[in-house]
Amino acid sequence: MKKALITGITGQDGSYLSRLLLDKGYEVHSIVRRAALEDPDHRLSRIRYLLDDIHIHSASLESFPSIFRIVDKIQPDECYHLAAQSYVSYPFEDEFSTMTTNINGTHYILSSLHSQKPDCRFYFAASSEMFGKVHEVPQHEETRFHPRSMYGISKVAGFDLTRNYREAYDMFALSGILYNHESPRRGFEFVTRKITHHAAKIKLGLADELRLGNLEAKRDWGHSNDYVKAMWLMLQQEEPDDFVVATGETHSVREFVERAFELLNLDYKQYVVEDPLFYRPAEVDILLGDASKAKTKLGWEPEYSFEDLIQEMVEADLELLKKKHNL
Ligand code: F7E
Repeated sequence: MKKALITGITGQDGSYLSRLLLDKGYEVHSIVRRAALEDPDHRLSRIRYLLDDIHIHSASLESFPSIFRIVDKIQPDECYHLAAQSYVSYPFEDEFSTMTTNINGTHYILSSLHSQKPDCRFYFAASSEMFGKVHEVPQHEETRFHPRSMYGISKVAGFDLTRNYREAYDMFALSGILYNHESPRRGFEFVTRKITHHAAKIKLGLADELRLGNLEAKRDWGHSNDYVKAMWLMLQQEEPDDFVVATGETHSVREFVERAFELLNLDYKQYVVEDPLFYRPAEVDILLGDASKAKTKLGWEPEYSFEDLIQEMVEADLELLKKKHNL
């Protein structure tokens, strides 16, 4: 039985990926912070239904000894490093911890694997945020990086660390350059979930407006459940290599809002307020990925369309709110 170690299992990708790996017969291990173990109802909510099937260990990406100990104990065959501070627009004073956790955490894992389990296959969750102020449209694996946030900078560093362990130590270490991917399990701080949740609230009479920032930003939005399949496929290749994972379609935040409200028979113009409070100091205006390499070499194809994604999220939020408020 293959053993997989997932960091970031409490997030949306971690929950979909652990389901996928369990279905494929893997023994799934993960690390979570002690605080999460002490408050499982809240912090482990996305993986509540998996808790009996996965092995959870207490460790912190901020502590090299704790990571080293877990890697040594588990001896994983595959490691999916998804954990990160992943929200792009933290206030200036919080950005230092984004850099520390994201860069050092990645380094600690790579270093621990290198010394304790060098043949473990390693997946790094890189991001389209690395392209930032894009040098071309669409972006592909050879496009130059130009990150516009501490998050993007930390992901470029993680990408370089991963490549360097591959080149210097011959490790099977690679990065998936994933574009925005969403689902009903997305955190409320991200724009898609903020929109579907508020639209559902408005529909049920629980809210009367939705305040958003830049409605003209464009993103290539896919579904998390499609994207975790690409992660697994990457680690099954003969040679390690980096891949862009994207749908090849870009849509503005305005289009997302319009469609979400339309599904509820609402006109977004009556409820959406553009609020400069949510503008970013250095916006990423447009992201559009060219996933030809993933399609050709991995045989990967997304199953969800933009429409399917929005519909699933809106319906799930409507259900969630009805249950919560006994409606
Ligand atoms: O913003 C605009 C905002 O926070 C998308 C993360 O998963 O994908 C994600 O990063 C766009 C931006 O995601 C609001 O200005 C307008 O242009 O949903 P987001 P993100 O920053 O693209 C990448 C690939 C990652 O790797 C990240 O981890 O929407 N926007 N109004 C807003 N965004 C938010 N959050 N809230 C607003 O009210």
